[in-house]
Amino acid sequence: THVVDKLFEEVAPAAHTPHRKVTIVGVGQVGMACAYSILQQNIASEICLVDVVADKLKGEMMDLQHGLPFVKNCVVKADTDYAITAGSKIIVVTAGARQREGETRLALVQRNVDIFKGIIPQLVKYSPDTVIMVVSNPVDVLTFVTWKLSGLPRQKIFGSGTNLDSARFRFLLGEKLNIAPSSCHGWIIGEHGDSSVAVWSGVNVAGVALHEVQPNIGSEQKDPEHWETQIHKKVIDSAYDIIKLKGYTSWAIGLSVAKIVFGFFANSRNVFALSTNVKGLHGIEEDVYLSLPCVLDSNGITHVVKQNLNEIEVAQLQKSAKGLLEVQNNIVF
Ligand code: 6V0
Repeated sequence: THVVDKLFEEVAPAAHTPHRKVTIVGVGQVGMACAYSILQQNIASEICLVDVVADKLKGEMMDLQHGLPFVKNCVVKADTDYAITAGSKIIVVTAGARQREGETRLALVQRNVDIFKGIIPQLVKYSPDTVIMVVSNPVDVLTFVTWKLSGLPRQKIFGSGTNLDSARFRFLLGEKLNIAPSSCHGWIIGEHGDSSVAVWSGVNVAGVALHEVQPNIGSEQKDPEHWETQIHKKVIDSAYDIIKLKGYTSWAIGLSVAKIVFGFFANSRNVFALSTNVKGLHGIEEDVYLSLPCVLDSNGITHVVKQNLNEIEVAQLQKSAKGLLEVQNNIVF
């Protein structure tokens, strides 16, 4: 007889579907930064990894597993077979090609659509009630594609969107004002990318709107201090700059995703800038995905915050939607 049988008296079989199971598809720089942040912060009870490169997948799994004695209860599993993802509550998709130096996010699109055709139906097959968060770029268009491919309701599919851009924005505001980024309130909405919109009308510290201090703040022509170029332009350039310097971006997107996954499992109803179907909002009439502030709980996105955007911001948002719609319309399914 085996040691296991001598050591234990079985009362009932071990439970198989953990309460807080997250699957991460793609164990590249972004997927592993997400996995590491989620593990480190005790956000999930099971982290399941999937990729097409079996050796790398196994290596990453083992490396995380060897850290398990140092964190709170969590199981780490990995396989190239999607059966392992069964019973996931939330799935983070980071698989696919990434931007080459100087390449826009939108130029990546068809390469990643083709990859998604192989991934999304498998995920839904094994976890028909799951929520899916898309991270792969171009994130807004791929969130639309995931919604179409999955057949899941609108609230269950969203993209990590401009939650990261908003964090970059708040970091830069914090530097300029010498205030902690978490005390600088500001939102970047629209495309995660070149046409994103900085909602200058809402930027505030402790409820004091910066546009009340300087009415032209954020205006491209009229702002004497050029906050739009100094801050929002830098947000847009961030990914290009980091890719040029280190080849990819990882840590901030990992932390951003972890915070969203935490809010999901905690049913916290936090508001995040997520990519969602914005049909019917701010004068946009089509099924197009872009980021707006969204209330997230364990059902997915339950509400979208209707921001009081000024005319310029609405025009910028509609322009962002138009650009995304053009890309969406050219996708070959
Ligand atoms: P990476 O390091 O090349 O990793 C991609 C991973 O995907 C690799 O391990 C591949 O083996 C895997 N992969 C490829 N095809 C498949 C498939 N069919 N099934 C399963 N796995 C597959 O890229 P990195 O991790 O740097 O970036 C991943 C994606 O995230 C890219 O599209 C980036 O552009 C995007 N990012 C999105 C961000 C956001 O804010 N939304 C931020 C950073 C990067």
